[in-house]
Amino acid sequence: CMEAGRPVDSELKYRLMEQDQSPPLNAPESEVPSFIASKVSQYSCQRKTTLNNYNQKFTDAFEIMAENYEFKENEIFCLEFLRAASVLKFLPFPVTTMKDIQGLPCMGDRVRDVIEEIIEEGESSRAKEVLSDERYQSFKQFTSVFGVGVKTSEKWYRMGLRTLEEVKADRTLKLSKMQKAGFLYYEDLVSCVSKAEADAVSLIVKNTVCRFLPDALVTITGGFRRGKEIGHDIDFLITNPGPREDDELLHKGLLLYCDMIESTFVKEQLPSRKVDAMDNFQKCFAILKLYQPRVDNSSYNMSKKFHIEVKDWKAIRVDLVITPFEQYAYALLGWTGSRQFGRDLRRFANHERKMILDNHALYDRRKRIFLKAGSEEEIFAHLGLDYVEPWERNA
Ligand code: DCT
Ligand code: MG
Repeated sequence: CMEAGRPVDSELKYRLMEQDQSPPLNAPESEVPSFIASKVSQYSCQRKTTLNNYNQKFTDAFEIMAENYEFKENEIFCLEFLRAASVLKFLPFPVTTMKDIQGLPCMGDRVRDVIEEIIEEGESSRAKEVLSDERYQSFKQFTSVFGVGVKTSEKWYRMGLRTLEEVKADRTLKLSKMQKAGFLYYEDLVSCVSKAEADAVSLIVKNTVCRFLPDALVTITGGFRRGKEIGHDIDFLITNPGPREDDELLHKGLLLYCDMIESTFVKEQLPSRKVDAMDNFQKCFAILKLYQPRVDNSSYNMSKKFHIEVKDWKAIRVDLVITPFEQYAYALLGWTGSRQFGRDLRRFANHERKMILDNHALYDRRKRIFLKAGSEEEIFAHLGLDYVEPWERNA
């Protein structure tokens, strides 16, 4: 954890921090970039954001504010705080004075007020208010269930329900198949997925897929591809080089829950302009049964001895996305995230390049052609952007 020192100006602070870190390979000292706030792009796809966040006390508060606006379906204010959080995650130093954010993009008045208060008081009264707000607390609980989004939460809240206990006790509610699975495996699913669990699941998925499609490419995407140590799920992209085939990819028995979404992709269709659109790939939102060695062995042996059933597995959320080979690079870019990085890529493509990007393709509106890409590097090149590595996309 970085300690907030006495106020120094941003540029000097950056240079001081640089000395603590090993210099980038092959970079002569003169090339170490000095930090110039006004040169920071408003688009996160033009910034390199690693998991090394010097401003977590600010970004945590922003994310609480953003989530509350999301629950209120106020997209504009929600995005305002998400963009600000993303800018501060990119900063190579901790903000300690208002001067530090001078010239930075996405620092509107609402955002500045929160920053100012955190600098002065150490915490944000607004974020604290949100955390203790009854509606926020209920929505937070409701949306923590797999299959429950803002719309369902809204409905339950309007019915007077406030806690998950009350939801479970309400016999009149009709839960979807997804929500039933969400409640059944609730404890496992709210506990985070570790890197070790992701690796274990990765082996299972790869083995299973390769039994049906020996040439298939299986790639872990999402947060784990960006270098995160934990996640709420594990995202996989599956593609099969060569001619298209409709194969049964899923091995029953291991799957506790599986919601297959058939591909809705229409060949002639242009990429969607909606910045937050879902894609049309065949996908499966699944819950996988991961057998695990017991951590607590003595109680396990004891239970065995007395023939008491022990749960030797954990339910884990897995997203499997199946893509045609030609669209693999676009799907990989989209599914690697972060969400904010993806939003800004699409916004940049649209506003700065007159191109439409989604998880399937890139369309040049002026030339009226689709731009083919076999790798993520080619997509960045089509957009005229410097390549950003997956672990630098934690915007
Ligand atoms: N994504 C997408 N289209 C969707 C859903 C997600 O392009 N319909 C992208 C955005 C981020 C990425 O896929 C992975 O999504 P999440 O699993 O929600 O995010 P994450 O970064 O992996 O976060 P976590 O670590 O919590 O799983
Ligand atoms: Mg994920």
